[in-house]
Amino acid sequence: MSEVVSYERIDRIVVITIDNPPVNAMGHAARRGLCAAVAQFNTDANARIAVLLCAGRTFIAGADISEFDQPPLAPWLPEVVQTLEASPKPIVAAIHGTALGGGLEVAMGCHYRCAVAAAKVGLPEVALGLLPGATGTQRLPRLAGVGKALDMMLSGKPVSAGEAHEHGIIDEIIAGELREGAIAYAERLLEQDAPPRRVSQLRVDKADLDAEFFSDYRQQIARQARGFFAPQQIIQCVEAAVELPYEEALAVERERFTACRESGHSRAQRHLFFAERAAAKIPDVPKDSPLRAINKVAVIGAGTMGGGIAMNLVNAGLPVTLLETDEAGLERGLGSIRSHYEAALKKGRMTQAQLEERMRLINAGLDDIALADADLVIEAVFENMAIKKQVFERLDAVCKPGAILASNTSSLDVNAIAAATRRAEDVIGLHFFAPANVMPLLEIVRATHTAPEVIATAMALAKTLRKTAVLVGVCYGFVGNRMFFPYIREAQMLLLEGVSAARIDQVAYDWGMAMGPHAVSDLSGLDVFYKLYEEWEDKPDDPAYFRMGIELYKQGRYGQKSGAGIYQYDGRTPLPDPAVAELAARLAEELDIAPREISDEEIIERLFYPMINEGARILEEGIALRPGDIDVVFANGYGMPRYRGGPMFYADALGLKTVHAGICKYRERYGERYWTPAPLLEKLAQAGSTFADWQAAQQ
Ligand code: HSC
Repeated sequence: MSEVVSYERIDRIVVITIDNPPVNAMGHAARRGLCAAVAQFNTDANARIAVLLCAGRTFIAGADISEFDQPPLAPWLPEVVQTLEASPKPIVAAIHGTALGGGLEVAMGCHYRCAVAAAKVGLPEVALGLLPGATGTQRLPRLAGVGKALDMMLSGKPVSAGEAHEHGIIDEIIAGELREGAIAYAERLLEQDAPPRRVSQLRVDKADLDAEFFSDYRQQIARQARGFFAPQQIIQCVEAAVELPYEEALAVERERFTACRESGHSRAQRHLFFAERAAAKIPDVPKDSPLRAINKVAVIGAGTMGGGIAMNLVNAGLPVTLLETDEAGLERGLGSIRSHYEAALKKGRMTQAQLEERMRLINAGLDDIALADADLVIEAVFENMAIKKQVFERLDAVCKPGAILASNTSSLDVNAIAAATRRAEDVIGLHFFAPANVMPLLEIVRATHTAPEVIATAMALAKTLRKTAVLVGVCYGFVGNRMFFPYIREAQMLLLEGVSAARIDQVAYDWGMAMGPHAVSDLSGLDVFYKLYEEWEDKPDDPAYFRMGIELYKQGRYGQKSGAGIYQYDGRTPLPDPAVAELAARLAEELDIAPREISDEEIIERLFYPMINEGARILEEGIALRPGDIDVVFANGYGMPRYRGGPMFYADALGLKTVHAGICKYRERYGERYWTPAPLLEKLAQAGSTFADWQAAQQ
């Protein structure tokens, strides 16, 4: 038949099996094979009904995303779906694992759908900047209703087989083994003489749609998915499903799908999809590396970071001992964890029983006994090298052999921390991002002597904690903060040049950042930045560097937590503060910086070009393994919108010549200190190349 699709007839029933590991994506071979199998079924005089199922761990996970960068090869997925539907004899989709995107579309092209209870179905294309372009925008509203279909397509979240059954997406839940159950279901359909039931011929139920339904929905999504292109296209397709005959609406879907596929947004989002998966692969730490068992974890420090990390661990079911130096600190820490969970309870995100269970998993400790049997200890004390060294000396003395000793440092030298122990191979950095129980990123810092199995265990732990892990090397600030500092530096330099904080933030927000640089500084705390600045050994010798932050810190203006920072606060609402503009003007005079008219374009370049330039240095030094790893850091830890694809992808999209020329332009004005192009950037720009090409050449 074909290398990935097989055809087997058992009496009157045909079983068509797609076997295209790892996730049965509908690449060209699968599409061709499936069309051929349907043709064979239609001409097989003894065959009465067909069951379509998949081998391996899952039903079809969608179209093959890696093909979207190339011209589409026939048969296209929409044609495959139409071919299934057009079959004069019934076809039953039998689902296990996840039927996603094109996978659910194939299933909706079949005449009946059955699934095991553990299966899930969904249309997650929106996460790739796409829409369900193989008739999904037309079929799901017909099966599940307009509201449910929109919710599924715009959230991208899969639903359980049970929920799909309630909404008419799945016809039959199979108890027990899928193949056997699906064949039995097909037998029953034959006995009932069930005809092919074609979803495209169902009517879209418009009964509950009032006149404002779509305009309200559009507005709501414009707020929720600010800046993204695909969501509005999905709404347009569903509106077409309601308003137009099937064939005409399908033409809208085809056209909008192509617009999405070719958009910069989708390219960026597809890049991140693969970059996130590539980041999990460490060349010298194979997938099957031995792991150390992590059953008990101790967290040192019950402050904001320590508490957040503890919550993250217990949320994943891992028992934690939280350690502090005094009773009061411990009570404060436990109190804030409990109140966090109580807030979740009030919002209905957690039951009382879950709350109690999570609190039960947290033990409190004041002495080292609690550390003795921990498999993993995460230190989350002040960002101060002397204190961290003391902690690690202590850990070396009391922890059992083989325990992993991790530091949550966000910037410091993990080699120096490891040197405080006699077991550097067990020491690693686990840089969580605040709030640690919410932010998806984990930078895993590999020090010179960290054992591969410790790295493998940390990567596996990240999966358990539902974090996106990126392995980074040792340098001040690792990948994220090292690249974030020049961004903050320029944001503060712009203040000295007379641009208001509100304008800088607005420009960054409109570019897509979740928050502008000044709002984010106030949220993280200028005191935190100040401590980082103080601990940074080879910081720039420049009286203007981070000067606004230093002066505001000295005035006790730490940001949101003290009611004032770069902004003043009414609750959490930032308000412009004339005193800050005055401070900026006074410092500018002292530093001999003249105010200038600065365009929005310059603000963007000043914020992002130095970040990209630092990224190029990080790549050259091998601190990050790949440009995509850097992009994953910024998309998951720094509020960069996924449709930009991360700083390195953004640079490639702009063209490295443009970025290089921009940096040289600012070098003319501001000198070499901050504006010397990184050698790698210069080399690639001159060669007309990209970071992606450079990465490909490394392999
Ligand atoms: C789509 O379906 C578009 C259609 O609506 C319209 C098409 C119309 C065309 C019209 C033309 C005119 N493709 O995640 P994992 C790889 S868009 C290619 O680690 P898990 C993945 O890269 C698609 N590759 O496993 C990785 O490779 P590696 C909509 C795919 O168990 C390996 O499989 N569907 C792929 O944690 C394992 O993946 C989606 O968005 C794909 N579709 O999770 C679903 N899916 O080993 C995307 C996976 O080399 N996939 N790979 O690194 C997922 O969400 C997850 O992979 C699963 C499995 C939940 C399926």
